[in-house]
Amino acid sequence: MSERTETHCPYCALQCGMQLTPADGTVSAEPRDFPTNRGGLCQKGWTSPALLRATDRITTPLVRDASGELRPTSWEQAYGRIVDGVRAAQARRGPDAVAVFGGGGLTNEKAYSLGKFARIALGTRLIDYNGRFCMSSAAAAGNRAFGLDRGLPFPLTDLDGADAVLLVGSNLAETMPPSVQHLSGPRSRGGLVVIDPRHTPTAALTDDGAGLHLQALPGTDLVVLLGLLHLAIQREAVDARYLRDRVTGWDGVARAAVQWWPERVERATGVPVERLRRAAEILCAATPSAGGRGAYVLTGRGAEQHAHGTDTVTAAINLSLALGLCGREGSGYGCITGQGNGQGGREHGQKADQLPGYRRIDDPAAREHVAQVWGVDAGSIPGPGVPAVELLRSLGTTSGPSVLLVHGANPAVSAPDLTAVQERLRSLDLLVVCDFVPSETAQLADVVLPTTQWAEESGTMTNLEGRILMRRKAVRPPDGARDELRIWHDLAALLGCAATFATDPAQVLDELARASAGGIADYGGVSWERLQSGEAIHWPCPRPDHPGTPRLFLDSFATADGRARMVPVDAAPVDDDLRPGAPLYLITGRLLQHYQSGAQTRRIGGLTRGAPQAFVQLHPITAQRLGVEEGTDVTVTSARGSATAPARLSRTLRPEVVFMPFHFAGTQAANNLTNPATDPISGMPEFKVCAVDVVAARSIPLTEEAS
Ligand SMILES: Nc1nc2c(c(=O)[nH]1)N[C@H]1C(S)=C(S)[C@@H](COP(=O)(O)OP(=O)(O)OC[C@H]3O[C@@H](n4cnc5c(=O)[nH]c(N)nc54)[C@H](O)[C@@H]3O)O[C@H]1N2
Ligand SMILES: Nc1nc2c(c(=O)[nH]1)N[C@H]1C(S)=C(S)[C@@H](COP(=O)(O)OP(=O)(O)OC[C@H]3O[C@@H](n4cnc5c(=O)[nH]c(N)nc54)[C@H](O)[C@@H]3O)O[C@H]1N2
Ligand code: SF4
Ligand SMILES: [Mo]
Repeated sequence: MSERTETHCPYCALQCGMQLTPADGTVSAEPRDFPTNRGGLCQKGWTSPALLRATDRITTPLVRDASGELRPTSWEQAYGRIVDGVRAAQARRGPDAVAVFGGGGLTNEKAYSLGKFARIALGTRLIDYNGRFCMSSAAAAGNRAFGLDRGLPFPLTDLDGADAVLLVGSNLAETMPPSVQHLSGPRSRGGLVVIDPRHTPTAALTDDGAGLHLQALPGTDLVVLLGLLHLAIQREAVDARYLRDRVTGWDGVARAAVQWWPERVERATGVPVERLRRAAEILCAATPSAGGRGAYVLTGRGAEQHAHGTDTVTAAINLSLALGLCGREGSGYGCITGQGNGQGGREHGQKADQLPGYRRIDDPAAREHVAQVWGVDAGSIPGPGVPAVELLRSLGTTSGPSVLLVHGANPAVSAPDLTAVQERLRSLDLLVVCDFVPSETAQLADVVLPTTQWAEESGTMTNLEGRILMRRKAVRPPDGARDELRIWHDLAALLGCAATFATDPAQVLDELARASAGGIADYGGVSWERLQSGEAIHWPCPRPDHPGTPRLFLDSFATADGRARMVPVDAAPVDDDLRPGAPLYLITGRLLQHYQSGAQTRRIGGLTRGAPQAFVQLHPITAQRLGVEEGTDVTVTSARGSATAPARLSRTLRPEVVFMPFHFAGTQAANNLTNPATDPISGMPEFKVCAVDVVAARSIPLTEEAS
């Protein structure tokens, strides 16, 4: 019997609608109409059912034995090892001897339960997650400017009606391919502007009169944005009435922009004056105050993953506010959130400083509210923890935690400065990893807990538009795998925690709704029944009869006085900048075929055939200087380490730049090279740029012999 199930893709934040049909021991996926994908799927979506049958799927708990091997064991034994390890560490060093690392792919119910489990079953303040690596700078800038962070404060489909869209550091033609259809309106009117050091497939969407590609140097987006604001002021395109009615802080921002005249911007960013002028012209003409159909400014990881990413996003917001775009139908600023539940994952308590509903953990009223829902004393909820990079760096040190539980992340591939991170993970007394495949992090673990995955369980996700949707169970999980809600329920009981940990996701959503009610991300009116019926509701949704809020800020911003706050920002250098011995910028990013650390997609034949391994993309001029040809193995070295992969020559990137995808592990891992320096406000590491040297790999042993 084959029964179709309407659900959503396991991967990115577009959460494309899909339909799963089990037949003869396999499952097939077909696209289904949903506003974000309108019947489209990318290659990863089409091939996603293969993940359910990964040949090395973990279906029994594993425990590392005395000889250092991971061996199958029973759930009782695995739980026993965890509970003993947690108790021993906490007896010696207090509750913060144990830490938790979560993920933006977990359902809302899991993200909520994991935050609760950390705070009241483990009693630790130390929880953070891989979303810190993702959009935390945009979240910080959004909170600072608007008093609220929802990636897109409008439906994605709104883009189509605009005259202009400025994409700052996003390659959505490869990272969210079905979303490209929403750019057809602006492209048909010549209005797509893309800032990227590479002429990516997304930048290529601007070809043939569809818009403009600004091929800026990495780490210079802030200056390009200041330059655009400078020109907007010069063109008298600033919406003075909007600034007067809806914004504070314009004067300081205008003063900073005045100093970035186009010739100076060109020197700092490599963007020619005429191109910058043309981009400003496109944007300004599209604004409502100029009588245009509207304009959007969107940031992706290229703009955000920097040691000054929060300021760069702030510059993008300042430009949007100056042009009168935010909180207006048909225009706006947004951040393109990345992971499947990157949005919901940051709202319900996985973040070091947050409680459910996007409440602050240091706010007494918030603590009181959540404590009541959890049935505990507010005083027993720990205070704020530390952001991901700092947490990883502290593992196994004299002042840091000695036990770590990982749920839904693979930091042994995706964290910056991997050699150091792997060393910290190895130094732990107890590393517990819950996953359904033996990820690189799981391979370092002392205990591995096999869990169910997307199509084997039901749960809710909040997509890049803040739209809460239902992902439904379509197949039976393999014997031996356990749902994480059950795992936390079991462990909490074994640890002697009196609070309830529900195992039914519908019950957890109900509790989450109560815990978030009255908070910023208010899910109070969201219920399993509403989502089950096919509704997909944008938060805030405070009451059961509330339709949800597709467009935010139309009347006022979420700040105390209802006005958006402009914050003056200025240029800052790349943290690990070019110098003798490190003459090239390494930039990192994504390929169409692979998802994140590759733990999932490197196990799918249909995807690895297209992208079997890492590569180092070089400009032919650079390659010639290095004496390197297409396919030659090259070694890239930074102040942290090195990686080796075949050279791929391309005229699509700036000659000062080399590019590596970060989906691969071991000697091919881009994160062997990346800089763990973080943004002072968001804690986001500078994944996107560091100084490197590149040499043909075969010359390495010679050099070593010579020295
Ligand atoms: N295929 C695929 N799709 C994905 C994912 C995946 O792993 N694979 N992951 C999902 C997730 S979690 C995320 S966060 C999103 C990310 O989606 P994107 O933000 O689109 O992805 P990236 O490739 O990381 O970065 C975008 C671009 O930034 C450019 N870039 C590098 N440095 C700079 C810079 O200094 N300035 C500017 N302007 N650009 C720069 C790179 O050349 C790259 O083309 O994708 C989601 N979708
Ligand atoms: N150099 C460089 N590094 C980067 C980036 C970059 O652009 N450049 N981008 C960063 C970004 S934006 C992100 S989002 C991070 C992501 O980095 P990672 O955390 O490494 O992301 P994934 O590969 O998605 O890892 C998720 C893991 O959890 C498992 N998993 C999936 N669903 C579940 C579940 O429900 N429960 C459990 N227990 N496990 C599950 C998967 O099998 C996988 O092993 O990488 C960051 N690292
Ligand atoms: S774009 Fe994202 S959600 Fe859509 S099919 Fe591809 S990976 Fe899945
Ligand atoms: Mo991400």
